[in-house]
Amino acid sequence: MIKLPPQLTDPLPAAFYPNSAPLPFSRADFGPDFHWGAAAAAYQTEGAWQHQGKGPSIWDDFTRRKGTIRRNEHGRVAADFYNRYETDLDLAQGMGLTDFRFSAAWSRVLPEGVGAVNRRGLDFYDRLVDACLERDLSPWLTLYHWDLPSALQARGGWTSRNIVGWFSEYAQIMARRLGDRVQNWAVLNEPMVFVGAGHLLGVHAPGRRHLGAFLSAAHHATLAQAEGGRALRAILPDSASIGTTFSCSYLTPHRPGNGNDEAATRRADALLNRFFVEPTLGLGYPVAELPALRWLLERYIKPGDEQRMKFDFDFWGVQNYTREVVRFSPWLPLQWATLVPAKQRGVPYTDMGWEVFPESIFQMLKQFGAYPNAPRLVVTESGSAFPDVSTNGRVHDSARRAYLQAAIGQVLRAQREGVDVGGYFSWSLTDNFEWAEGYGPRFGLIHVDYETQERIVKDSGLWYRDFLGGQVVRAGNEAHQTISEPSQPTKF
Ligand code: GCO
Repeated sequence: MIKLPPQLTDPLPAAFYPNSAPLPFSRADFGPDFHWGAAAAAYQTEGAWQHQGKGPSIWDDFTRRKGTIRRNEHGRVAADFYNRYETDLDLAQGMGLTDFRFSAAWSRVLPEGVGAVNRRGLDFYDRLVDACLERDLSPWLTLYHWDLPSALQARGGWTSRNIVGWFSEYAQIMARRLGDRVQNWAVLNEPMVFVGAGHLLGVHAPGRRHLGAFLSAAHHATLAQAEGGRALRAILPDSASIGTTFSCSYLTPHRPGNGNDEAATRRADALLNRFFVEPTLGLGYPVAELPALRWLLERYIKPGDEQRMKFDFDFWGVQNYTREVVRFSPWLPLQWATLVPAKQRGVPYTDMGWEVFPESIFQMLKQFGAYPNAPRLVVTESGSAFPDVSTNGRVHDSARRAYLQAAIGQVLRAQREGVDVGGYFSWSLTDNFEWAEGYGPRFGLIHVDYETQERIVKDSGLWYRDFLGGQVVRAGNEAHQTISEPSQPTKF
């Protein structure tokens, strides 16, 4: 039984609305071709973990280990998307979305990671793509959102250089089967998170805490990122728009003007924001800021790799949730920097403990857009976890609604300053399994009752619908006043 947290009474207007937010605005300001979507991921939503020939993944294994996940929760049923995708897509269509981003579970398609294809697994994604298209939702398929087949983990997983070939084989299978209908592809989801949280911090699957594992996995992920792009382009040379996604946070020093904190911020930026981005452009790893990387990575880099790490992506997926405040630390030798938690800084924060700071998305769009050869940017994830309170069939999530509105405003601000940004995907369409945090934090535009699997479109989802339908976001003194009460959910 999942208990609903208490109501958040104050939607924190000041934090949501920095003075520079460009109000008023409406959907039309973004241009007619802007992509408006919501995002999801296989392990977090599908369930059906052993269904119709699916092989186990490292998240099936990791969640079985006691103590890894809050309340020992797992994704075996999750939001039951495998069985309920048509309902969820109906709701997405009703919201007026133009695009839907999801990931495929590699082990559903290839139970052993390589070799024999599980036809029923691949058929599921075929049906899902068709179901999107039937509803005028353009499917955005992410190949890898962290659920590596267990069979490949047993062979070294991301720490084995062979993964580049394994991944390419999988990418080719997906492109051949779905490339006639899927136009937008994302190769990896947030490599820094699955590499770092999975191989250095040990808080995500596969639960390693080892510097060598981290560095080898990082380098192989960089190679696979580019190789996956090449595999897709070889099969879909004309039709596909090929991207990959990056986690990022706007970073500021804890004590502005303090030399140690300023330098620590530059190092953290190299590690958290630049590490996987710059190799794609042929800039290599940011070793000037992180000299320790050079000799460590030398163990894993082979002649010719600088070239292999490059790929001219059609878009970069920017995934941003917060900013981080950085201070010098003598204890963390890779980056000599630590992040100061929002709770310690006395600023408003979400259920993830992340500072409410929508301006971060503007800053990161500016930063990524400033690379001379940057491709088009797409916000492939942006969102916030706040408590939901259901009353009489409505979910009044005023804080999430305010965050969504403010984040969209910050995207427009970046666009107005000349950044080429072509879409916004809210994380997430429905509530889902939030990795190590289990089902506690809720990010969805649609509330999921995990007991009954009943769906309720939250006020944030209703606001998104009204906004996509043309409602104007106006200036006001307080966030409460800028947001008109969403219209009743009768149209669903
Ligand atoms: C992530 C993931 C999502 C998370 C979301 C909220 O990119 O970290 O893509 O799976 O659920 O970011 O933490």
